[in-house]
Amino acid sequence: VSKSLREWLRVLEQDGVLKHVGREVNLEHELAAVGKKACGTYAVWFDKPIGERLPKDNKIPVVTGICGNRAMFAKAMGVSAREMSGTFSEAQAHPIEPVVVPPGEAPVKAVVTRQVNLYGLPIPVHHEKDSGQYITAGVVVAKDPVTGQRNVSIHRLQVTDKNHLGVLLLPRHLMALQRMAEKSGNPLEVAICIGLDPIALLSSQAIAALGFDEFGIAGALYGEPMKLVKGETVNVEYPANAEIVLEGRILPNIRQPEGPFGEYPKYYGPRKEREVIELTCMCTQKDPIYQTIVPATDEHTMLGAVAREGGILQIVQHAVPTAKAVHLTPGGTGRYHLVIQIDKKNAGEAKNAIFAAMGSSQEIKHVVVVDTDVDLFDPVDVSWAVATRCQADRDVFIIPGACGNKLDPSTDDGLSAKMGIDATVPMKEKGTDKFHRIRIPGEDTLCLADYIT
Ligand code: FMN
Repeated sequence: VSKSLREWLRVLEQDGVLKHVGREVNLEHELAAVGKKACGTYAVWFDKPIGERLPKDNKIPVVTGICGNRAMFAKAMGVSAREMSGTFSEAQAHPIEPVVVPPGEAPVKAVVTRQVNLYGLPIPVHHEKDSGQYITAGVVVAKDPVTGQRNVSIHRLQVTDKNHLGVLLLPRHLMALQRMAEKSGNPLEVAICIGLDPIALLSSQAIAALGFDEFGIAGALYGEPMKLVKGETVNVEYPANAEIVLEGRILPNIRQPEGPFGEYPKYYGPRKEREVIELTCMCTQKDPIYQTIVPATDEHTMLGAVAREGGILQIVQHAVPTAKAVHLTPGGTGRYHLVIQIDKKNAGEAKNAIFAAMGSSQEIKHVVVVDTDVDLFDPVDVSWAVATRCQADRDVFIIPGACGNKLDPSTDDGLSAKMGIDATVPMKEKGTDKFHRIRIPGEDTLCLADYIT
């Protein structure tokens, strides 16, 4: 598997799915529009991004859509699409700790400057009502101010001026660390890493306990420790193979307007007073490549979905060992709708699986449980199970007022109802003719071309 963006781009090039755009492309909307149209079919490399503030002699290209669908993530992980969540779950259960290499062995330390100028980077404006340029593939690395344990997560980052970013911290780990530092009146040091390989990006999306170093998952998936390097101005280590790293600190007790920003649920996240990052240093490779993720594309939703599935599977299997697989559906934005497949052995297990899933992460809103004869990746099959195996008064339950996702516009600023649907055959009916799925012998194996030419 590829351990850097460059390695992965070479794989895409060999497969003929990395397309180069040689003409000038405007960073404002045009680049995102091309990236969105190509996403899932091609990864795109833009040689000549142009923008109002970008220097005319800019040499930094932009890439997007490096994993534009499930199949590309599966290829990046070296497994089939159906094996991804199980493989990720295994990696999360058996992490390999990263190692720190000297700066001389870190390509990202080729150019180091303390005069950070974000306007020198080809940062796009993606959607119509976005407040401006946004870094969307920035992996934020930070450390627990007390324990020193590392945390890794992606955050949208608004370019506010040449060395300040606005950041959205949803109530998860990075926010917890920032609040801890702020309580003592301190900034939280961060490193923002742009231009990483798909596995490093995936690992940042894991559902893990506070204090768990997500880069350990990347190591397990690589089959060797991830290489990190020490920061110049922050006590944070970050991937030695990143293309660009922005070092800085989230300032305590300062909030400035951030947003609106077009988000993965295909709505705008509103403008609000949010945390501010002051940048202190920029490190890059010799000829850096800038990466952007066009929000709300399959690249964005799948990135979160694939990794989350691994963590959710682990949690659900702890509660219900008969759980076989989980899937966050694309229609549910890869976050809100979960399907769980179980080989039910005891009455009530489906509901226990739903409880575990709902507790695993805030975003999960509607959970459907199906039996093993249902293809959880096929929305028609799942819908069939709900249609024929579920009675709403018996099998649907609703929990009001739980912590949901603030980016879901139907919530009350994140306060959300949760719904569970048990679409499994009742235990007492299992194996009876009533729920025996029809089948034509020979249908599965015959080749139509042998009959119809
Ligand atoms: N989470 C946020 O809190 N704020 C964001 O702006 C944000 N933007 C994201 C953008 C992309 C492209 C992706 C894939 C995810 C984004 N996320 C965002 C989700 C977090 O990165 C993810 O939930 C992560 O696992 C949180 O980690 P943590 O709990 O360790 O902080």
